[in-house]
Amino acid sequence: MNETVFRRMKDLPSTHLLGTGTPMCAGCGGLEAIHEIYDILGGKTVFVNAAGCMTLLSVYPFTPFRGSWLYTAMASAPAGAQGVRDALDILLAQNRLDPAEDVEVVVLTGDGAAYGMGLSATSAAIERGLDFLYICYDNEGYGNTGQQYSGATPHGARTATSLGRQGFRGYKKDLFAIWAAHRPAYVATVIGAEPLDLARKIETARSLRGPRLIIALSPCPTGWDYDPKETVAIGKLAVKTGVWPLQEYVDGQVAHTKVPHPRLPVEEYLKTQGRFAHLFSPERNEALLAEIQARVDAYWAEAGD
Ligand SMILES: Cc1ncc(C[n+]2csc(CCOP(=O)(O)OP(=O)(O)O)c2C)c(N)n1
Ligand code: SF4
Ligand SMILES: [Mg+2]
Repeated sequence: MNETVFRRMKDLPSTHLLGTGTPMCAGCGGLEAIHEIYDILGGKTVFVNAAGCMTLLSVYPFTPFRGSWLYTAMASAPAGAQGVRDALDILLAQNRLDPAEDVEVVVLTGDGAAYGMGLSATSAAIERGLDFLYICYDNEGYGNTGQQYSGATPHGARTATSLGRQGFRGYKKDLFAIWAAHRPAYVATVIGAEPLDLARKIETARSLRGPRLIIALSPCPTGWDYDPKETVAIGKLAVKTGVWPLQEYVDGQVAHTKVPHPRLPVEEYLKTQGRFAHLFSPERNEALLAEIQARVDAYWAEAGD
């Protein structure tokens, strides 16, 4: 890197996410959420990242973050975070690290790692009371390898491994409920298209200690098949149709932070994305559309909203 560029970078505020020139897709909803989160967390962070799209942010030895970056195997980011936290705590205990220089340990993974491969490592880290923040950007599939289905893929969606008129035959796991059942310090769902809700939750997470976990639904133009300029509109529709409930778990209580009133029909969300096009053409799949709507209605009926 030449001197002029390096000097310019040094003059930027510590929360500024630097451009890397890496091959991220235009309109990436995951990047949108991470950008907003990083605006609050700032440079006193070490990111522990499992393989996925966001790994492309780091081009050794550079990352767009002011702090540090550790790359781990897909299932191991929470275990990597334990090692980093332990090392920091040992340095603090030995007075070899000024408490003012301590950093927040942040796990950053996709849904493939969070909902699947890394779930047991996360469960164990929560059980140990690890002091860390986990950010899952959820693009509802194994995006980096071509959008194969994951434990986060919604029912009926087309993926590289779920073709045909019915799309994905499984159901998206409720990771929020799975994580909350561990009784950690904090769990929340967020989306980049609702930045104020997101910011408040990151501030809350930052003010607590212990395991704190965030799931950011991340509209993905490449995997979901839509025009990149629609990322924010699709994110807002995910909330307004009730498909993505904005909620948080703190002090043993679950609360919705935004209740969609009136709730728009789920179709309004589905029809924006090519991954659901087979539900509408060549003819409408009324049974599947009704099932998807009924599941969303049942969720909100149970929530009492
Ligand atoms: C154990 C293991 N299996 C498979 C891979 C190949 N791989 C790299 S990234 C990736 C997709 C990860 O999906 P997700 O966690 O959802 O992140 P995204 O790519 O969607 O950002 C896969 C399967 C890997 N790195 N490690
Ligand atoms: S595939 Fe999706 S999640 Fe991955 S960089 Fe592209 S838009 Fe972002
Ligand atoms: Mg993914």
